[in-house]
Amino acid sequence: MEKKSCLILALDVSDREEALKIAEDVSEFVDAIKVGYPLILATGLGIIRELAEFAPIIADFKVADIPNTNRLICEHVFEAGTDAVIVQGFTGRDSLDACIEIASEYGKDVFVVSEMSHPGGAEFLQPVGEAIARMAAEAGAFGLVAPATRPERVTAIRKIIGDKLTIISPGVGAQGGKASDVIAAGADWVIVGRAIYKAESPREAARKIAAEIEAKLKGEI
Ligand code: FNU
Repeated sequence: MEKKSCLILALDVSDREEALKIAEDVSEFVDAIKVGYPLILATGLGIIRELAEFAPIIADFKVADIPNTNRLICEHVFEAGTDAVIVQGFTGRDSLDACIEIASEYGKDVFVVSEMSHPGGAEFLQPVGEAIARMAAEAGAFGLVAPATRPERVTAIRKIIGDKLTIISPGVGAQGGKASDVIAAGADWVIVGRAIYKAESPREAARKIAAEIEAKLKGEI
């Protein structure tokens, strides 16, 4: 995944036409589009190839099963035309290895959730987040998902993984995180959903967030 705007759109709408329109409108300002259960369950897996016209696609299925089932899920996900899949890390090394094995067969990437961005993410996942990050690095994952709502946790996780893995960070906008803070804390990309797709002009919203990130990276803010 090429790093240009450092912005990923989380496209959690449920309507095919709306999804395609937003994707086209914001494509200039995003490096990837993340799709998940809301869009796929509503419209079907076929939307992935349609959206892939506009940007690389990350499938946020938070895969969390035994190794064999993970393998089967990842095969379907990559056959559908995605460039990366998001999986849970708490299921353990063997389950993660199964995802990474299939991803490497397809030449695709795996992102591992180390800690979630909502308040409940601090209850059970946070205490094991750093161990999950270490495991993901050892297993050869491409990146981690770490919370934009807690930039200090992004920094802590960055310290553990160094430059070995990338970090994508959801929780900007609707969940309270600020894009430039999270990039400064060590994330490679921020993931933004509602603050873009619910905006009056998704294109303008995406442009503004991309400009904020660029200003931070240039040291202008
Ligand atoms: P928005 N997401 C998240 N937190 O928000 N995959 C996590 O810890 C995580 C995620 C996803 O709040 C969430 O499902 F691992 O509208 C949604 O698709 O900006 C997106 O990131 C955030 O959407």
